[in-house]
Amino acid sequence: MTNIVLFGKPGAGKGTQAEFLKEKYKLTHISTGDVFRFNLKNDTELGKQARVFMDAGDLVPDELTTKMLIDEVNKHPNTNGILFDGYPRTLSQSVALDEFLTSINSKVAATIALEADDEILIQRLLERGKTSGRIDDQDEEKIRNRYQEYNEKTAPLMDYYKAQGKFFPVNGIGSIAEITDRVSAVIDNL
Ligand code: B4P
Repeated sequence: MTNIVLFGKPGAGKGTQAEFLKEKYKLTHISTGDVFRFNLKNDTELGKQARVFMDAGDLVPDELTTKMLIDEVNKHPNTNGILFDGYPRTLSQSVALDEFLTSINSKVAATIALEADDEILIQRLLERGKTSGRIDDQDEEKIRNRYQEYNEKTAPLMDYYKAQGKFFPVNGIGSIAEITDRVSAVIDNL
C-alpha cells in the first residue's frame, strides 16, 4: 500500500488535489471533512456530535475522528493505498494513524504539504462560502478560528513527519494542474 497524507491549512487545496491524484495513482481517497459533512447532512449520531465543532471552525475531538477514520479505511481492504485528506490534524491523530497502519502491516509513505499564505487562503474560503453552503466558510471570524486551530494543533505535525524523513513541502499557489504536477513529482520519486 502507498499511503499518502495530504497536509495543509484550511483551503490549501487538499480536497481539490485529491480528486486528481486518486485517479492518477488509483488510490482510495478518504476526506475526514467529507465523511463528517455526509453525516451532518444525514443527521446521523456522528453528525450530531460533530456539528457543533465543525460549525464553529473547531477540530472535532480526536477519539470520534480516529474511530471514524479507521472504520473508513477498513471498508477498503484491497486498496493500492489511501490518500488521507484532512487526517491527521493533531499529534494524537498522527500517533493513532501510525499505530493503526502498523497493525495492518502498512505505513505512511509520505506527507505532502500544500503551502500557501493565510490571506490568500482566507479569500479562497470566503469565495467558496458564497456557494458551498458551508457555515464554516461564510464567516471570517470562524475561518480565522480554523487557522488558529491549525497553528496550535496541526502545525506541530510537520516536525513529527520531518523527524521520520517523510515531509515534502510543495508550493500550493498556482493553477490546479501545476500543483498536481508538483505533488506528482514527489509521489513519483518515492
Ligand atoms: P476539511 O473538509 O478538511 O476542509 P478544508 O480544510 O476547508 O479544505 P481543503 O484544504 O481540502 O481545501 P479545498 O481543496 O476544498 O475540514 C473541515 C472541518 O472538518 C474542519 O474545520 C474540522 O472541523 C473537521 N475535521 C476534518 N478533519 C478533521 C480531523 N482530522 N480532526 C478533527 N476535525 C476534523 O479548497 C478550498 C477552496 O480553494 C476551494 O474553493 C477550491 O476550489 C479552491 N482552490 C483549491 N486549489 C486552488 C488553486 N490552486 N487556486 C485557486 N483556488 C483553489
